[in-house]
Amino acid sequence: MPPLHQPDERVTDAVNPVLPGFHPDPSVCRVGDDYYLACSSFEYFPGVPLFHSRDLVHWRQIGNALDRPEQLRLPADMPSSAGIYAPTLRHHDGRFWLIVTNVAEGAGNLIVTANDPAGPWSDPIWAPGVPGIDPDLAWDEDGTCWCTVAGVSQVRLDPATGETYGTPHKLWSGGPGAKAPEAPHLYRIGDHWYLLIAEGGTERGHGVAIARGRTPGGPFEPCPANPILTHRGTDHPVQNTGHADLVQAPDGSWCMVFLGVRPQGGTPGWHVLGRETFLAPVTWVDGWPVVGDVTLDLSALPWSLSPGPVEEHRDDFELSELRPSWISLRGRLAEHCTTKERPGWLTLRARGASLDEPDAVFTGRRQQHLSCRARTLVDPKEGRGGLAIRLDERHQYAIEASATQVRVIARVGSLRTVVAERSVPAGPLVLDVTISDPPPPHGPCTGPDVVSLGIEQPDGTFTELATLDGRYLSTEVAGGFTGRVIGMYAAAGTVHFDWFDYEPLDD
Ligand code: 6LW
Repeated sequence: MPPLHQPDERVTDAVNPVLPGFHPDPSVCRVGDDYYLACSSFEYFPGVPLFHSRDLVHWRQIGNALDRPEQLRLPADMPSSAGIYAPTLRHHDGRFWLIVTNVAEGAGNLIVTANDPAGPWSDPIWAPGVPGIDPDLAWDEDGTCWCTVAGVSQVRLDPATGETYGTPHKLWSGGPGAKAPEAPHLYRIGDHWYLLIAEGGTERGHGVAIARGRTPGGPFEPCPANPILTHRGTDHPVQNTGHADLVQAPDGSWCMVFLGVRPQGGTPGWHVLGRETFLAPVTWVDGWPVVGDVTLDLSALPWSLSPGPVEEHRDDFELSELRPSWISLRGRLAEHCTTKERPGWLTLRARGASLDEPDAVFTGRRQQHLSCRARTLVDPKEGRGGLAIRLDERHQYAIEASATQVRVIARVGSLRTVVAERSVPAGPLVLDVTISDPPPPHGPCTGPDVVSLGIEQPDGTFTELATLDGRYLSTEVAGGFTGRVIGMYAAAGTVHFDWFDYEPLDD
């Protein structure tokens, strides 16, 4: 790992979300002074991004747990927002353990292990007897492993073999009437076992509740202050708060990571970056955790912060392997996506499918800032492709180049239309997607942002071809569990990309 900055340097970037952009269902663990965190990845490959931090605020991606096709098979026709859901990451007995659900057809719960969370991770061990999604692993004093899933129920598991023992039994289903008790995590803290869950669904009603018992299997007594975290019915800028995990710092203090969204625009509010990972301090009162205020500015946290790693927003594709933050749709075969064919370029070869197909050849990165600009230099002489911003197959905008033409294509639900076309000479083009700030909130229909697509001229000026309302690339319109991803694609033939540049434009 690169050396960390000295903690006494001034930290100006301590902000929530600590992992902006589509990084839902965070699970965190600590080993010594190091924290590790994993998130869901759904239809994208590689699966389960993994991050490292020394202060819980600044995170650096160190890999992906499922980065080999033998570990992760996502069917080519799998719907968006299926695939990899809600991991639990734990360190036990000198090893990292990660359990996660692949909801793609014919799959189920799988466990991978590693000595180093940066990888390599093992091949999966399947656990067919685990009865649901959102699996958690917890070990009691005698080494017995308990796997707890959404619902909330529990079964004894041998995580080395995936074998389960006995019949799953129901533990607790959260507050009276609350829907979707899920995302359980079980911890031994002091004399109690604490069962942390999410409830209310992953939308505006989301919340976190906790119960405690004397044994890992209960009975559990709910916390009188439940839900211990929710922003339902408030005007807090961070909404849908839930799906949490607790972690203790070396000094004995506690923190919670959880997912939340930042809706923008008029009513009902649209969130476009997906569910992001946030952090809040936790204190204990009368044996129950109390979650501190969720603030956007984290510089007042009572522990020493280290400046974050310098983020690499530009890729010149000089390396033979893609960085771990690049994600592709439902798999990534070298014959369709490689930096080895034309050194210094990313080569994408279309599969015969257009960008609207689930197995389109697309490689992108998460949009992590409310305002940003993405540019790429494309050589379309042998095919047709370009730059796209997508929520899923049915909700995306793209600027696409062929040898003679550039066009902007918008797909919203079952409507697909070419909104602009321009004849241009053959040769490399810079395609530019800019997400602007939202217009002033003068009415209930103000969208979250606007997306401009156009060409960068040789003198650096931007020629806009189309500007489109960003709300159609939001979760409130498209549904699902992911967020926006921006990247390059090939729609026909072979398309080469010399570089990709992502510029954050938030204040
Ligand atoms: C996940 C569930 C949830 O399995 O959303 O917000 C589901 N929580 O716990 C998909 O991320």
